[in-house]
Amino acid sequence: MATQEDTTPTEAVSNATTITRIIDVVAAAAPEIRAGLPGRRVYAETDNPSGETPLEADIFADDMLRDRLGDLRGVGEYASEEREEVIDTGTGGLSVCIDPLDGSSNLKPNNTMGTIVAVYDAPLPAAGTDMVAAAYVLYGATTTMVVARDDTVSEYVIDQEGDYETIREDVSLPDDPTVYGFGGRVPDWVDDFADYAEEVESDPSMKLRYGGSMIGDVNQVMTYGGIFAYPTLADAPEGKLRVQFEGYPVGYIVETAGGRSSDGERSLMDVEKDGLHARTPVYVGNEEFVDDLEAAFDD
Ligand code: P6P
Repeated sequence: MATQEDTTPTEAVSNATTITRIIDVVAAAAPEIRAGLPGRRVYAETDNPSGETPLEADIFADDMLRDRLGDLRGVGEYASEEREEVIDTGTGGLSVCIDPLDGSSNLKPNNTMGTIVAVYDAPLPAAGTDMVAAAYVLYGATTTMVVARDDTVSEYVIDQEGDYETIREDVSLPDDPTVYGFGGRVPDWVDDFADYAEEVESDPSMKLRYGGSMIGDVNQVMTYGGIFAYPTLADAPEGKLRVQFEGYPVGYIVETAGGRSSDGERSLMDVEKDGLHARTPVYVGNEEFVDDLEAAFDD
């Protein structure tokens, strides 16, 4: 749990300490975000920079995380999917990108949602190779958190007080994958992806698991192995997901867990985009599935 001394801008703190404090703050906020969901299922007044209309819950989570992460010594910049511009905290240090409530459209049907955290050691918008840590909180039947840092992935359960305990260490994708989740409307899939999807679907060991919240769907892949895709679409070649807030962090987490990520041609971590809210196709999962995906686009 972050304490008063964490926010006193005296001496510099190490990146490792700052990353730990960021994770502590996000975990401590999780039960408060979860508790604040029921009364915030209505849409906010204005659209976000991606042209989507957020729920009051999105704004609530973003305001909370902006205040608490922005106050941390060692955090120099804060950005979120809900804000047009980067906030400079004036203290210098690491940059934090937040998707405060990924999949908030799942609030009404009471399905999973997540909070995504991307930490970069560079000014924003940063490159994937600037990433030093990534995490997500999953608001499911329980509240869990997956953190990738220092070349390893750990999974935690977060209790009502915002404290967290380890449930899995050194997480890696299973070698016998069984799930796939593909976003976008099937008629909008480009032929190469549609052909690839047909191949995956024809594999008797694979089951469809798509819930409309990237974190819920990626966590299925992290648990059972397989592939998640929000692909390039005929009418949206860049797909839907934002590279700074969604593509880089899930790419980093899945690659740290021994899987692969891609935009269809290269690792998501090597994707270069202009603009804080730029989009990218996202394919993440077991190596063989992503290799096959890239081959399908390369034919
Ligand atoms: P669709 C949620 O809005 C989100 O950004 C991701 O969490 C999710 O993967 C995707 O959009 C779902 O999009 O088109 O299936 O509703």
